Amino acid sequence: MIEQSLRGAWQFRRVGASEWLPASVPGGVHTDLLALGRIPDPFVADNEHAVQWVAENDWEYRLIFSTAQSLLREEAIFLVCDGLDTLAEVSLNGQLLGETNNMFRQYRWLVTDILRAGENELYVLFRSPLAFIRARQAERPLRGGGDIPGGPYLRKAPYQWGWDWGPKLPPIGIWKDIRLEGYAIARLDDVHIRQEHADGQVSLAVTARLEQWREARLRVMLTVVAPDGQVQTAQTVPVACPDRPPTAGLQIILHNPQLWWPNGYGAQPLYEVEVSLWADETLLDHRAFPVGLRTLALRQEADEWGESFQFVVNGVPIFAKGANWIPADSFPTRVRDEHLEWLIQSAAKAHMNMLRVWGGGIYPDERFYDLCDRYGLLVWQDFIFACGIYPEDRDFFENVRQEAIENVRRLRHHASLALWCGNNEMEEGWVYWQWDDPHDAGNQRLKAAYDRMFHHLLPAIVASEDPDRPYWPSSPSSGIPFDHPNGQQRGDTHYWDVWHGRKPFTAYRQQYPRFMSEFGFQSLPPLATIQTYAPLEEQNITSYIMEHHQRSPAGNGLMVAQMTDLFRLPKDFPSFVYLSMVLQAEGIRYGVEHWRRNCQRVAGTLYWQLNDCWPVASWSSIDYFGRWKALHYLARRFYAPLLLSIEDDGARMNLHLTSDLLQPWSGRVLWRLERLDGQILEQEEVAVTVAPQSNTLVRALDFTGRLTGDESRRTVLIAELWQADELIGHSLATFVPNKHLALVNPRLHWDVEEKDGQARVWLQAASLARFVELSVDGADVVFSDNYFDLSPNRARRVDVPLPSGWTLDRLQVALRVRSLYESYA
Ligand code: BMA
Repeated sequence: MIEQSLRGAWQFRRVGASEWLPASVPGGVHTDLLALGRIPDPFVADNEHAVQWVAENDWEYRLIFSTAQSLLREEAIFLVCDGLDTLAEVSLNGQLLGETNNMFRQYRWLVTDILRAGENELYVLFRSPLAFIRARQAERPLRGGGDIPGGPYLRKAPYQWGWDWGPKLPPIGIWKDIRLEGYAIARLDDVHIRQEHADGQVSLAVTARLEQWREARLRVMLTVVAPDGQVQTAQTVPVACPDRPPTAGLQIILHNPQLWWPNGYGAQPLYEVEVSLWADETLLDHRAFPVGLRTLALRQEADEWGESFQFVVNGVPIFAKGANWIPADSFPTRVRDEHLEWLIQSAAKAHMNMLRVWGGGIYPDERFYDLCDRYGLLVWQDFIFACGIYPEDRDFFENVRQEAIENVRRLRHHASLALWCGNNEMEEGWVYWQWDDPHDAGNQRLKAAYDRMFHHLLPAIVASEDPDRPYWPSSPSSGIPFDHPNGQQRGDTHYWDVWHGRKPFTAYRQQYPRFMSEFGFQSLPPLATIQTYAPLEEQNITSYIMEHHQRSPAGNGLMVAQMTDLFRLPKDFPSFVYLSMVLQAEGIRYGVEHWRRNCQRVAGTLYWQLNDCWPVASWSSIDYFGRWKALHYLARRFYAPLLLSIEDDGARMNLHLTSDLLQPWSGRVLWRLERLDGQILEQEEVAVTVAPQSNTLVRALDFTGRLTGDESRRTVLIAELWQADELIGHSLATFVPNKHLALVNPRLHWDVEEKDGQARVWLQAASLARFVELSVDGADVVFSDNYFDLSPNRARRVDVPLPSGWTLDRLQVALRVRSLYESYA
């Protein structure tokens, strides 16, 4: 096989304009115009409005290239487009190859007879996606699927029409790789790798399907390189059957297999599986896949609460800890490898073991899945449908069928891929959002189409193309069509009464889902991020620009309302930003601690949402630039394998220890009833041994009648978890809302020293400091801990890498430390 990349010196222009401009491929019109300074940055201020014209227009791209001599000698040459966004007409040397209407499909055209030895011109015309959906929507309005009406008519990422955290910026362009592929005789059309675990060994079965043009003596070879370098091979001759493409089946038995585990349960060894196609001694084609060996099942068994919903890997039930993933940019072509890895690595650092790729985004590229394999993050993969009613016609179904088959085939070898799910919140829509109109025949046809798509077509594709993976019809669903999709007896749950329903965080404790796949609370992004879109005069929570960078209908006011339920009104905007992050983190902590305490009943929590696609107020724990919000630091604590938590109920305080470990654990829990000034009223040390994968009530404490008058405002309960001499967890509960605590100036004091290229910050407080935040002006760093409570006269060390090129002195000057008290005093 010979490849010629067609990335490079493309040109583009608006249809009707005369001047050709330089373009990046892969890329898109917006990012190209931005690079040329022809549009303002749509992420700044309200520039989004000023660039709406871009997607209203048609655009053309062209590339003049000469074909490599070696390629021209091949028998069959294909033009391969991994992704065209979205309505494209592709021509080569003036000859139309085809029209496309699905950004999630790969297009492949045979161009052997069209290519020239000399100069060639590849030309792609993109039609306006906005004009298209508007016209279709005018013929027959369909609900939802994004903020711009009509989105469901086009197989294009729904979030690009605008979402309750994302701008209306539908990109246009060649958004994935584009190349020529030349072959002699035959090529590998598809490879399917399956694994069977039995008797301590794994049998890898590989089926390779070929596309063949000419008779020849072919053989297919399978090579497996184990993580320790050991190589095993097998080969066979493909069999040609009438009406079916030639196929080769191969098998290798792996003795002493090294198993792949989700993060926190073990290592992630990967085997390199290579399949190659030969004609005698000539290599015709080859494909390589990193493969993790593991079994995976979704266990759904009747129990006292209904039916379980538990992922089981290598026979071990997993408590899924994670978050929902949205595309990392409104313009996905500009997500750099390092940024993607930063996000996935940050998830793993916060002890996550699962991400849900939400159905309103895109099917991620290979990089994403490779990273999830490496970092041990299971992936719940939605098919790309969200919150809307989709067309019923045959062409649409055929288009989706192709898309689903392709993406299932593309991703199924990944160990991290845990589940295929039909869509996001569409079963809910039919049942709870008044989509259903039994008196309207057209509406009922759409409902029948929903049933066909998500209860027949997609599960059938998964069953035939990826029989080893579970399929789930929708998120949320109870598994039985239209029967309590968001019920808590079976299946998964989205819980939005906190935030959209304005309920207090305590409402989380009334919820006992079998698997919580969405719940969340917003915050502002860190100030450094806000400064990229809002000038100083707009840095106010209800200003025009701050509201422009807030897309939830509930809006910034909801943040203010919930904030003043729990905290004092902050004194200025930077304090508001800080407190909004603390508020969000506290809320999600409160929920997750409760569900982990009930880990026998609840099998996982995925909060909404891990990341952002632009700088915005949102539910994310990591912002667009990769900055950790308070929530991400708290996630690292509340998702830790051993979680010490306080279940507070007035003056009654239950201390719990939740363990995800696979072995029993022994250590100590210390609790102190302590005044804000550090005076200890009562304390106890409890030796604990906890069973694997369980929750243990360590102590049920009752301070009723104990704290009279003002005392409850001046006293807190502190619990610590000790493993030998190491403090590995801590928790603090108050007897009154934080806003009523009688905090006094903690007179925070810190010293910085250097050790092995790291800075160590030693912190001290004169009285209790809540939610101590460290930050560095002018540098993005992650501290070893952040947003923690600091008891008086107990020094605490926090480590932070020195930003590259920085001296300790510079860090000292740029270091900022604050706590709850300084947010209002
Ligand atoms: C859920 C998600 C998204 C949405 C989020 C916040 O409904 O599935 O559609 O962005 O909540 O409202």
